[in-house]
Amino acid sequence: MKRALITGITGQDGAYLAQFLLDKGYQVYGTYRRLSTPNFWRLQYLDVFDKVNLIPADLLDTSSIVEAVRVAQPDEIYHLAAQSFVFASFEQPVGAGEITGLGVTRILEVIREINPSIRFYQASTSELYGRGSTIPQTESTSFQPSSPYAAAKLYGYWVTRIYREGYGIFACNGILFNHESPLRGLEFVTRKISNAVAKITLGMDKELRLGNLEAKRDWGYAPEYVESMWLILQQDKPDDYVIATGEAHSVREFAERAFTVAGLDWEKYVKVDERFLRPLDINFLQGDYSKAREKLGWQPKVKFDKLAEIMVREDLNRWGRWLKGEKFPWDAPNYPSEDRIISRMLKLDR
Ligand code: NAP
Ligand code: G4F
Repeated sequence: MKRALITGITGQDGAYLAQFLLDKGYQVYGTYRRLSTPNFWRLQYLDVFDKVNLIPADLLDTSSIVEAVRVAQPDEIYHLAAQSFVFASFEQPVGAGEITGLGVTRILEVIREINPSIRFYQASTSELYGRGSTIPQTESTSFQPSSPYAAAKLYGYWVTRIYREGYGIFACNGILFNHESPLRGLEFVTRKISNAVAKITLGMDKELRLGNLEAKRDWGYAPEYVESMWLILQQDKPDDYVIATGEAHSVREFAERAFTVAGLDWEKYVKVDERFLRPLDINFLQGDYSKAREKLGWQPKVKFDKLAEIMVREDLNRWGRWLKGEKFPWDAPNYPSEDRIISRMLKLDR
């Protein structure tokens, strides 16, 4: 039985990947960081919480990573843990470098020291391409990161290649474009929209405040994207791959589609709020996944319209159940209103 270690198993991708690998017959280990309140809702939601082995570890603490690798003795490590919210990386730029950047080297060093035959997946990102990039983006498009998050991920991308080429480690980058699902964090724009649509439909909210409506992203469906991570590590040779749908849509289009699913006119409810603008934003990401299709046999099935529908229907279903008094693992009722968050990024006078 193969053994996998997933860093960031409590996140969106970590939970779906755990479910996918369990279905493949893997023994699954996952690292989580100690919080004052446990954060296992996604694993519970997918009904895999009792089937995975959990190891406390923090990317800032190398000794905890050593312990995780010693305990799990993995054949494969999927390194998904990161401070993954771009907006927050402007708030905590040093943390972005420490966690999202240097965290990659900490893990690669542990692999090099303990067992260089472990296969390593790095969660790279379309954010690497940044602003003004040529479209569509491929594995050979140049990078011009536009946030502390992207700069940290660029470091992680290169260090992964350096350990592959310098030490012969089977280390790969999956350059994944945005992928969403009902397990997406509430601060990301698609889930912020689907959650607000559900609350407005049920009379629990009146409006939705968003930032840059013109930004275009290549949005795919997260459960399909975790399969690509596994495929990348099953190849004969380590390599880097773009994973995307090949379609780009704006935030405005996503809002329009999401409100339409609920039978509402988005223009009546969406307000632009400058607090959600970023010091720098990427206006156009659209991936070319030809290499993944040819070499991995991977291709997306769920596209934009269906994705928005899945997310809105699930948030409607959850709030409906919640209103009836049903209890189940889920994030939204614990999320504070953004008006109550004091952040240098949410101030108008920054
Ligand atoms: P996510 O839901 O935000 O999950 C991030 C995970 O990292 C969580 O488990 C989080 O733990 C953990 N983490 C954060 N800081 C940590 C630290 N200091 N030590 C240990 N663990 C820490 O992100 P995701 O959407 O699943 O994305 C997975 C990875 O893919 C990330 O590296 C992200 O940057 C990258 N990526 C995502 C996308 C996308 O569209 N989703 C696209 C390209 C690349 P807590 O639960 O305790 O917070
Ligand atoms: O949903 P977002 O916050 O995702 P973003 O910044 O594209 O990053 C996500 O995808 C990356 C892959 O390309 C990952 F690497 C990263 O970890 C993360 O998963 O924002 C998408 C777009 C941005 O242009 C943003 O400015 O939506 C725009 N937007 C407009 N109004 C908003 C809002 N974003 C958020 N979060 N909240 C808004 O109110």
